[in-house]
Amino acid sequence: MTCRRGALIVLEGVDKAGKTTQCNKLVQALQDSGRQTEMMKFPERTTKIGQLINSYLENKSNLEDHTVHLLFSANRWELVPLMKEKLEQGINLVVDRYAFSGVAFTSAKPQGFSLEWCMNPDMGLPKPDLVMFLQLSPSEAAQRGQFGTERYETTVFQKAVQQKFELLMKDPSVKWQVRIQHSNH
Ligand code: FDM
Repeated sequence: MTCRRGALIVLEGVDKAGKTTQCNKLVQALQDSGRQTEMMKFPERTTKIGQLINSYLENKSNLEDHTVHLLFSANRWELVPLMKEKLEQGINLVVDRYAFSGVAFTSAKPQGFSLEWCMNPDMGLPKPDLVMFLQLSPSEAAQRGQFGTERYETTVFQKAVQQKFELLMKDPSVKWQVRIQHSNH
């Protein structure tokens, strides 16, 4: 018996947009409707590469900006065999961040990375069937403005990231769906 390939659904957005909550809800809804579904997230901090990224994000180590960009990409590539295996088994994957975050966050840095340079290392990754972008309304963003201590968690940087996501959403070869987040996610 052949089974249908699972769907690859990605959730993207700026920090605080409620991606993790929505990922959990989506996984639950798909499972409740009888579809085998699993969740993944990037960065996947448990691998060796993920640990380097984690220490960078927690400001416990510094990494050169090109280097960390390539590590984020390598962290996706190292999980590609597992992703493919699951999709081929007909399992749907709901993924919290993917290459779009990689491009948006690095290209938002003041050094002026081109989108093209940022996109190159991720070329050939499994293509999502749908990318949901969770957008925070400005009033919500202000309310949720208390950031933690991780790198990138500042209002100024998140605004720059949002602008980069807006550029990426113009790519018609990707199926984007924008969802504006209101109170209580
Ligand atoms: N991030 C995430 C990147 O800079 N590049 C990437 O490729 C990915 C997947 O890492 F600030 C950033 C985005 C965010 C941080 O945070 C990870 P969460 O809370 O684990 O999603």
